[in-house]
Amino acid sequence: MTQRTLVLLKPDAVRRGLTGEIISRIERKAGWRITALELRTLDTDTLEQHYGEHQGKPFYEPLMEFMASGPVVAMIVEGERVIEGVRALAGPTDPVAAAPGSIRGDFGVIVRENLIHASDSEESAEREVKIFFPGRA
Ligand code: RTP
Ligand code: MG
Repeated sequence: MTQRTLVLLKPDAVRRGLTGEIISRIERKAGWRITALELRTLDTDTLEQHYGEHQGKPFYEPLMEFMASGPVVAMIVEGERVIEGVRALAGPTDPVAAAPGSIRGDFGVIVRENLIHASDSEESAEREVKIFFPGRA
């Protein structure tokens, strides 16, 4: 099943110089391709659209501030089972609970600063691709 997913390398990943390492892990998966890639600093409007489902939660405001604190790398990745696959490469939300070998497990400690976002379903992927790459909708 060929899919596409929206991936963000969060400001901590860019600041720490980990984008190459993370992109390399994604690129090495057989048959997966990066079909769009952009470094950009996210404005409030974009972030509200992207993380709107979390509005009202205690971590929402600090999350918005963190996500606007520096540039992110936004990507579309296409390939076989790529939605579930990038989530598996990333590991669970809490980096301390994430297994070594996963991106969050290898590089993260703080829940908020967990390096990577990846769409969690086909519906989310289509919605998020529209937000970040409207020309590719
Ligand atoms: P994402 O949406 O970024 O791919 O991450 P996720 O699905 O694994 O986690 P989600 O529940 O959607 O949460 C979105 C992001 O909010 C931050 N967060 N902080 N308790 C906390 O402080 C907390 N909980 C979540 C993380 O950056 C998480 O990735
Ligand atoms: Mg999420």
